[in-house]
Amino acid sequence: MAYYYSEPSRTFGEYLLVPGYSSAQCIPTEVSLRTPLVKYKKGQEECPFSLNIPMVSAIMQSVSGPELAVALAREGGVSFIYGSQSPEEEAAMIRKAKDYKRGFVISDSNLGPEATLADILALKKKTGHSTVAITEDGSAHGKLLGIVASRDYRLSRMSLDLKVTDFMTPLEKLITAPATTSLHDCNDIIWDNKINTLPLLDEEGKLQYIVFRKDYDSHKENVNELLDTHKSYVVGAGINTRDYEERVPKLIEAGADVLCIDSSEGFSEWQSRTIAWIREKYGDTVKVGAGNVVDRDGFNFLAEAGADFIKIGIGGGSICITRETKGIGRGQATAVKEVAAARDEYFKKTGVYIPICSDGGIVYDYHITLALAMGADFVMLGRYFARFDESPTNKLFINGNYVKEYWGEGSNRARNWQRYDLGGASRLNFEEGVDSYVPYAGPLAEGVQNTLYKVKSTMCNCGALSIPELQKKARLTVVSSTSIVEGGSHDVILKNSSKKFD
Ligand code: MZP
Repeated sequence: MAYYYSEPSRTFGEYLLVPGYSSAQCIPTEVSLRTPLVKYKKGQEECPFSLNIPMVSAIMQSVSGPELAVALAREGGVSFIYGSQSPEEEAAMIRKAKDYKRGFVISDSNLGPEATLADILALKKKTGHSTVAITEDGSAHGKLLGIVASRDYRLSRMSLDLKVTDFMTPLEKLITAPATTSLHDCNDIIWDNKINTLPLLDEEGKLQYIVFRKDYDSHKENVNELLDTHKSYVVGAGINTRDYEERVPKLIEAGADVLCIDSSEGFSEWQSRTIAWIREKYGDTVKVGAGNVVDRDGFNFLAEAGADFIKIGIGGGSICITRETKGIGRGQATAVKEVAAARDEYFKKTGVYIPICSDGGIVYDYHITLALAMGADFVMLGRYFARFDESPTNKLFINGNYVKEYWGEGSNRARNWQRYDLGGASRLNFEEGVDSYVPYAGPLAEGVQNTLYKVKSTMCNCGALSIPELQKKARLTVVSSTSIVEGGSHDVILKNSSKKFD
């Protein structure tokens, strides 16, 4: 006979934290959000790889590209570059993020000398950037011929067919510097010459980076930023259980700091084979997370298989229709609670602490705090990060609002069949995800800092100054549907009814 769980499957929205005693020391600036990313012998050694904030970005085409990876690592989290592209393309994205030096931008708006004013306008619309490098071959590292900025053209007076070489600022008139110039010296050159951009060239005149005056403030160090031993930003990469023998070496060579198997269902032989292959080839030097699971058995299986961290969540993602199409999954809160208990049992038994990640289904910022209180060490978010400037998708203006595109890996648009693979044909047989828009939310740094300030405030209300302390002290209650109504503004006439809370 089938097994029936006595508890219903619950979501974060069905819980609230009940405040505990807060001492005068409990203020948000005193809270540490540092949290382990990979397994370690807790109490006997330091975790070899920790996050400074409990947030990682989803392994998705519409979320984790190199720009978002840099922006998130700067705030203290890690992006997992999506694996639903060729190993070479993924490795190139890793390289781009690892090559990023604070303040030194690899130009993403480049054209060749044959381009026209119409091409400039089209590129500006696509990237949102108004400075375009004109290089011999139109690439980011081609020989620099000139720069086009907004001040170089006047749309009312110029034909769209005009060649860029007729109106760009040519190399002879540009102030440039050698690629080896320090950031400090670059900023001095910018200020002394009253210029907005400084192209840095190698000995052959090939463009390496551009330093922008507008970025001056962000050149300063961020206390939380997550750097490797060479001072590059830490970057993660998604892999699948099909082509790992080809993909993993390319990603490691490109500099990926941590890997994660991206699969809609991780309680499978394919995952243990993938981890075994990595251990055989790299021992413990390559860190790899696995998932997704939603129960004790799934956790124990991946723990025994050797996963460095384990991801939780099936069917809770905002773009996910797995529960509707296949009737499988589990409420995210219930899944996190059970897996956290299994993780603690495993730690008691073995002395090894395996961090767990709650993946998907975070709607409001306070859901992050709930996930942490229920035992998650960090959360993975897709919808949340897709809204920011740095996500790789188009920003559009629809029905009077700015939105960004966001699509699931199981949608026809992404066609990530490896994520849903159970052996058999190499194709997506039916959709498990949707293609959608999310409200545009500006720069990542601002959004993340705002979210984490809320997380820290709630932690203070619970009397906790760290995530482990929150997990020990948290008291949670299931809410009734009427008390959810009571929790929002009610029985008043709102002056601004369009205001939404994150
Ligand atoms: P969310 O943060 O948008 O709610 O959820 C993001 C998570 O949804 C991803 O990390 C991944 O686990 C999952 N996902 C991605 N694509 C699909 C799909 O197409 C999906 N079904 O479920």
